[in-house]
Amino acid sequence: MKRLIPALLICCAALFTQCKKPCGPVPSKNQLKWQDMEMYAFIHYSLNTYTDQEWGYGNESPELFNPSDLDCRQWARVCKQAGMKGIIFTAKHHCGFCMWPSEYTEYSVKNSPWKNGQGDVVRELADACREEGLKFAVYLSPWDRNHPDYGKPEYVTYFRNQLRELLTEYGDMFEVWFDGANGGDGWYGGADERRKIDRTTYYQWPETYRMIRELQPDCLIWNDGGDRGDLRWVGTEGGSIGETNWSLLNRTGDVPYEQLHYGLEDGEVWVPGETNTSIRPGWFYHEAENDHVKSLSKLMDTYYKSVGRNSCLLLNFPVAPNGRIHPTDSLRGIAFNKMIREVFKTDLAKKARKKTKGNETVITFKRPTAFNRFVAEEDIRYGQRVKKFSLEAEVNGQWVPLQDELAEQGDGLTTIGHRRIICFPTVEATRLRFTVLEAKCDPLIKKTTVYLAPQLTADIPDSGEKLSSNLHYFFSSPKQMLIDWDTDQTFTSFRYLPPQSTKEGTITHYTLWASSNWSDWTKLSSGEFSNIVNNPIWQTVQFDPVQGRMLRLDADELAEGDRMAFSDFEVVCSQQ
Ligand code: FUL
Repeated sequence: MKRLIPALLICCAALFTQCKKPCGPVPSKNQLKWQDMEMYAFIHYSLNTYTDQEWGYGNESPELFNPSDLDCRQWARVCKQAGMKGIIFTAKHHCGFCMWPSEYTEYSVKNSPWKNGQGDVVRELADACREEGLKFAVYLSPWDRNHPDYGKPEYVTYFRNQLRELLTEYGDMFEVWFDGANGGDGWYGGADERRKIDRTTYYQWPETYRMIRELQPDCLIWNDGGDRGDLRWVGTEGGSIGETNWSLLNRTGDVPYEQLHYGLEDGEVWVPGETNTSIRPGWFYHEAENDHVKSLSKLMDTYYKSVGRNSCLLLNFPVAPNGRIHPTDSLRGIAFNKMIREVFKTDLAKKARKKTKGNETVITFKRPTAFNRFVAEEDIRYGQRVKKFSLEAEVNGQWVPLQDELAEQGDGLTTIGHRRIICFPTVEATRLRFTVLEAKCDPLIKKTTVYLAPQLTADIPDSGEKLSSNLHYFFSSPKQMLIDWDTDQTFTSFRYLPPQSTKEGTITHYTLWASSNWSDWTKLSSGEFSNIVNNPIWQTVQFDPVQGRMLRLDADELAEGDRMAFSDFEVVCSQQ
């Protein structure tokens, strides 16, 4: 009998799973574990923190790295309290500076004054994560603006050597993050030139992937630079994924924005989207952004548009020059987590009667009940199936449809996946009806829950930027803009906000000039607007105060198109 029971159980289980046949591609066991993480943190910290940049050029001195109070435990504690399940750390950003004492380069913490060159930030953070029960992962930039061999085959060996160091000496990693960015120019060991590579072939990813799978079989690969990894970018750094979100892509071929953002309904492989965004406008710390930490309502909106849309949220916390996460960011992160707990504390459907018949679930409340959130989860082990569903509430004896108030597409309610949260204005209803209208195969709904989210009242204002004053400006050519004043001014900085919904006309490289007479121009500054395409936030150009009556902005390079464009700009003048 003792033997019979387990055998019977196996039999039943076999029978049970038989009706649960996979429907299209299904997630791997690593991808399933990943999906349950729901939120984890990014930490951006490097020499950029000390130069106030978003992208280092590769020639910044290691001497700059000397934090007074570096405390990885503080980072881990903050992330933990903010509800993050792990941390991805910029072990090496595009500047090439290594936050661990790599054996393969001199451009690392070992040549910095911090701890007399004996320190290792990757080690300290990996240990801190373990102590706090957080998972750990690294961002290793393939683009390296410091390395002399970048662009040559030798660099790929260097890159793999570094990756091997990280994968073998710092314990388990849950993810490796290979940024696809390559702005071209860099220091490259003094060559100071432009090196663009073909990102589909140059890095020879298949070999690198083999190495990762061998060294860390449980590690997920994030890659937006060519070969399919286990996770995909969502096409924006703004903090949202499409409300229609399939965790599928095709095995090969280009992945345009639409596929990154919405997935591909009939895709051949399971590649879910990871929504990455920063708690501030930039990825690295800038003192000027201390008043622009995202508000609680903005963070909640981000949560609904990522975790609530079948994605995971990768939320960045930059580290300040003293080596700690700024108190505003940490408090906001903790408040964010508290708010999530608060919203999803009481499932109102628990005390109600739930009846499922075919593709329809009706929840009958004991008495008229107020609610404004509905959550559905598919059993994605057997694939993502639901294509369309509806939600109705019975109010005063009438069924009224509920819409997703955060919807952008207006296609109605479409995909579900791991977890779909629908937000709508509070209704008081006696019944709630959830109906799957279209699915690829029989829908497998794991869970449905209902909540009443408190109204966010005392919110801190968002990072709203004031619009530019009414300056007099005109275009003297498609790539040149002139701004003039009636009287002499003392210019101290210029700010540029690129177009928000297109790359067309976005200035990536600029030169700024001042003049008092239209003919003699003094160059104020020239350079790049780092990461402006993926993160189209305000760009500030600061220079020594200069007198003049006109400013000239030359768009030396545009991301797309041949006519410069902006959403807004500002000129800061000091009082004379
Ligand atoms: C981008 C990078 O260029 C940014 O600097 C940042 O690291 C972000 C997460 O990815 O592509």
